[in-house]
Formats: sequence, structure tokens, C-alpha cells
Amino acid sequence: MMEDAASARAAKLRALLEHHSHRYYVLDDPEISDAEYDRLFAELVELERKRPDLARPDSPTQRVGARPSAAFAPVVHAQPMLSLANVFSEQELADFDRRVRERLGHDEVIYVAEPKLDGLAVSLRYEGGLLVRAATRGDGTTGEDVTANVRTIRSCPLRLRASKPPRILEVRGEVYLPRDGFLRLNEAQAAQGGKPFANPRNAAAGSLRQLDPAVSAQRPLRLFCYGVGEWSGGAVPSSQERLLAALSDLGLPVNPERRVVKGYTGCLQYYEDLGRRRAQLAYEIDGVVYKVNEVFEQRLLGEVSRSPRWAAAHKFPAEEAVTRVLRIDVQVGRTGALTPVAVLVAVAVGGVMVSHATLHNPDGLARKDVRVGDLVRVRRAGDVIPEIVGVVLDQRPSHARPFVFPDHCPVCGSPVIRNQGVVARCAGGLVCQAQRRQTIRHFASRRALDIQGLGDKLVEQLVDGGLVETVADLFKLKVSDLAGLERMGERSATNVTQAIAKSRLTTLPRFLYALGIPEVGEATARTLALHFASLKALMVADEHELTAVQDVGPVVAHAIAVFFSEPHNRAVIAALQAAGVHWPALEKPSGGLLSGKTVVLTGTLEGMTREEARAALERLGAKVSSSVSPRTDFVVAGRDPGSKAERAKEFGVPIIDERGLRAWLDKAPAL
Ligand code: 5U1
Repeated sequence: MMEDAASARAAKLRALLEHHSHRYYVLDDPEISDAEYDRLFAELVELERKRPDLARPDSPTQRVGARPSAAFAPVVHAQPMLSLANVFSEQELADFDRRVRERLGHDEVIYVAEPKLDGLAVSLRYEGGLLVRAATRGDGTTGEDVTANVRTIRSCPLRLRASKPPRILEVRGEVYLPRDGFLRLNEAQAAQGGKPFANPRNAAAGSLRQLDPAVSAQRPLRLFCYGVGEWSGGAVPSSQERLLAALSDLGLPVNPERRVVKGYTGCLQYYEDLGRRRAQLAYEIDGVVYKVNEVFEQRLLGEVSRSPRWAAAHKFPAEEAVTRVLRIDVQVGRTGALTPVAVLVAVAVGGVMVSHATLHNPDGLARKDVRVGDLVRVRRAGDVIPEIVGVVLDQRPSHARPFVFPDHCPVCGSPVIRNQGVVARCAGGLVCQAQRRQTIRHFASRRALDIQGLGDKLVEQLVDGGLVETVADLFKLKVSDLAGLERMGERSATNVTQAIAKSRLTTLPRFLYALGIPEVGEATARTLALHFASLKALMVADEHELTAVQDVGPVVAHAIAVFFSEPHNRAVIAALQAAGVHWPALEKPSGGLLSGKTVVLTGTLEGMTREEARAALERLGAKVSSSVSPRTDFVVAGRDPGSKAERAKEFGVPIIDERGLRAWLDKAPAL
């Protein structure tokens, strides 16, 4: 950025941040989302970092506690911090192992199993061996800077123990409070008349996010490291087992309970053994993590929806509590599905207060025969919605009557149809305000068209006032339509219409996700967009063609085909396009197991020419590149590999030899 431009931008950012801080704090009427605020804040932090001469004592970046979400400066992780997919049963573990085996073409996979701590995920960045930054996970891409507080954790080395440490090392781990520390902390809280923490996880999170590091320093926080984001300079370990050993050698705390296990049986044995010893551990765990050991295989398996396909968290059985049913509500979802929800006397389950539990569908409710007034056992598993396990029948009050499921929608009064398996649906379609509101909220949501300012309250007014019937009507809204509505001044109305106008330029995956096609989440929307490359091609695809898409099974294919065959949906899509909603064209990539992977060939191959190897890799969807970068997925090294292999080592890119490549090419076409 030019000198003057940088200085003008910094001034503009300061003014914007001040303005939004005032809207938020003083007027209690924010105009932008927290994420948007944090983005502006991060931009100013970065600008002032690059140009310290632009920093001003009155800059929002210098004000401690300027705003809760910005009190800890945002930190962009060098590599995203992924989250783990959960498995809750032996069957789900077997399914996970089968998927891994099928994708890798192995009969048995070697995993590393580790305890899953119930703490707070952090990323620690070491440069030249020195701890320079610690950040929370945040949304996985951007976390909060908690360096000052993490530095107070005694087990976290401020300097790595190595004469030649990696140039950059971003370590991932979990900050936690051991059981005795948690008890001591709660005793101290009680002695001072404070509110005790519900569980060690909340206590750890609260301790790490203390504005005053002196307070953090008094909390007995601990750390275990379990992975890396970035590792450059020096040889990068080629397996999870070696990685953990290397981290330990560098002086980082690594859980001694980790084990290398073989296949599904090995995983299960470890899970059962640790489950038996769970209460004796010095810290709380909520399950076990399994990771494919070989880093090369991890790369091949890749990720789906921000979770690695090569790892899973096997949760211990959920915690249960008993409470009473006050009421049973029936909620109407975006697709018209009616979900019975039990409203409960609030109860703590595993440290979290629960006041609602889903009964899933009318059959689920009837099977469990839950009645108003019943005492019920409630279960929470991980982050999923709490559910009712069963009724304490011998304590059923004599006045409790079976719940009669409504045959008309509680929101619009339309008939309820029950011809699609177990699901009950409101037949109201577009007439039903509940469905319309939620369709529009979903369309505008952050991961869909990301229309800022179109919150629940506004959508409710737009739908109930008849201003918006379908999502396409949003693009017809004028400032004058909005300005008179509740909590909407001229200024806010202008902002919303501008945000709507801005959302016209989107991406095909976002657009597909925004349509709210049943069964199509963000990941499927992305896969569909990549596979078909155009909306037109997707709309004309039949169920057979749809099932050819990776991860699309018959149920999803059917839902997509039905959605696009519905004339009303086609009309709304046409209206959206006529209103100017568009996206940049996508190139149609070849499918294949290695699709999206970048591979580099180096050295002399014995059994095939470079060209043959290149063609075979490209048939599997890989991009074959001539130079190694940190983004290269793997390098195939033949005889006398030279500098490319050296660079791969430096960047931590896995290297396979010709035998490894051949094994891949032999197995892969069948997958
Ligand atoms: N022990 C352990 N916990 N944990 C959490 N390993 C581990 N790995 C994780 C997470 C989120 O993620 C990587 C597999 C990406």
C-alpha cells in the first residue's frame, strides 16, 4: 500500500471502529456483525503492525477491553484448526474404520489413540524456538490472542529444547484444568462468595480468557500437545507417533496415555481400557481420539466440512439427569417438518443447563410415550441437542395423558401430512409463516448469501407484513419499504438494502447451500458445485447422475432431484437470477481420488516414464506441478531426487517413493 493510502486507510478504520463501538456499547444497536467488526479490527492491527508509525494512542487497538470479542486481538492461524467428527457407538467406529480402509485400500489401518480432554483448544506459535503467540481456536480460521495468559502456564515451554529448533512451529493442543485444580479453584471462588464454575472446561476457558494475566497465573492450568499446524525448517515427522515423540523431545507436554493401535479392534480395546481407568486420571476426558498414523495417508484422506477424514473422536456414553416435563411444543422447521420438543424443568447435565429436549418426530414421541408431568431421563452427548432417553414410569402422575400430535400446523393451521416415513410436515408450504421466515433466515445466513442486518426480527416483520414471500422478493425491497419498520431507521434501512444488493455477487456453493435443498449442507453444496460446475448442469441431472457425485447417496440424490423438479423452486431460482444474483464461473475439474491434490514428481522413475506417471496421477484428479511449495500435498521421489526432495523436507511435505506411487495407482482406480 502506498504511504498516503495506508495512512488514510488507518484513519478510516479508526473512525469506523469508533463508530461501531459506539453503536454497540452506547446505543445498543449494532449495525454490523461481531465478525465484521473483528475483521475491521484485524485489518487495523495488521496495518499498525506493518507501519508502527501509524499507531495512535487513541486507536481502538490500544484500548484494553475495548469490546469483549476484540479484547484479545484476532490471530489468523497459519493452517486452519480443524474439529473432530464424533462417533458414539461401536457401529459408528466400525463405519469410520471401514471408510478409512476403503479410501486407502488397506485391510487394516494403524492408528494412534489418545485421550480426548475436555478443555480448550489452542495453537502455539514458536519462531526460531521461541514462543511468540498463543491463540484460541475461534472459528477455526481466526482465534484470539491469549499469549500473555498462555505464558503463565508452567508446563508450556517459552523456549523449545533444541539446538536447531524448527524455523516455525505451530503446535496444537488442549489447555485444561486438572481435577484437583478445579476443586481448589471452586473452593476459592466459594470462599470469596463467587459463582462456582459448572465444569473444568468452563473453568479453563474462563481462566484463559482473563484480561489480567495475573489472574490466569493463579489458575493451575495445564497443557497437552497433540498436533501441528505448520512446521517449517528441519525434517518433519512422517507419522503421528513420531510427531508426538518429536514434540515431547522439544520439551512440549504430550499425553503419556497415547498408544499405537491396530485397526478397529485395537481402537476398541484402547477405548474400553481407558473408559475403565477414566475416573483415576488426573483430568477429565470425554472420549478417545483416533488418528490415522501415517501423515501421507492423512493427506490423501483430506477433510470434509472442516473435519479431517483421518481422525475421529469416540465419545464416552453421554451423561444423564432426571427432570420433569412442563410442556410439549411442536416446532415447524424450514422444510415444514414438525418436531416435538419437551420443555423441561431446567437441570444440569454434564455441567450444562438443559431446559429443552428434542423428541425428534411424532413416532419418537409416541414410542417413548412422553407425557406432560412425567419425570424423564435426559441425555446430552457432545454438542448435540439434548434428548429424552425414557420416562420414569413408576413415578408417572395419575393425571398424565398421552400427547395428541396436532393434525394441523400450530403456526399456520394447514393440515399436517404424514406420508413421508416418520416425518410429519406442514402442508402450508409458502403459506406457512414459520417456513417462510426460516427459509429467508437461512438464505441470508453467514454461510449462505451472508446478508448482514437481516436478523430474525426484521425477517419476521417482512414475512408477516407480506413484503416478502420468497427469497427473490428480498431483491425488490426499497429503503422506503424498510424504513418504517420497528427498530429500522433510514440509515439501517439503507444498510440492509445495500447488503442485499451486495449479496447478488456470490459463489455457486453458497448459492446452492442458500437454496435450502433438503439434505444439502455446506459440504454437499461445495461438492455439487465442483462436480457440475454450473447450476444448469446440476438442475438437469437425474438421480442416477447425482449418485455418481462423491458422498452423494440415493437419499440425497432423491432430495435434490425432487427439489429441482418442483416448478415453484424453479420459478424462485429464475427470479433470483433475473434479480441479478450471479457467481463467477467454475472450471469443471476431473473427479477422482486425488482430486484437488497437488503432486510433484522428481528423480528418475524405474518402471514408468515421468509422462506416464503424470498422466496416471492426472487421471485420478491430481494436479502435477513442477515446483514444491508448502501447498504441495506430496512429492513422488524416484532415483537421485535432488533439490525438490530437499524443499519438500523443509516444508514438511510427505515424500513417497516409486513403490508407494505404484501401490497407489494399482489400488486407486477401484475406489
Ligand atoms: N487428543 C486430541 N484431542 N484432539 C482434538 N487430539 C486431537 N486432535 C484434534 C482435536 C480437535 O484435531 C486434529 C485431529 C485435527
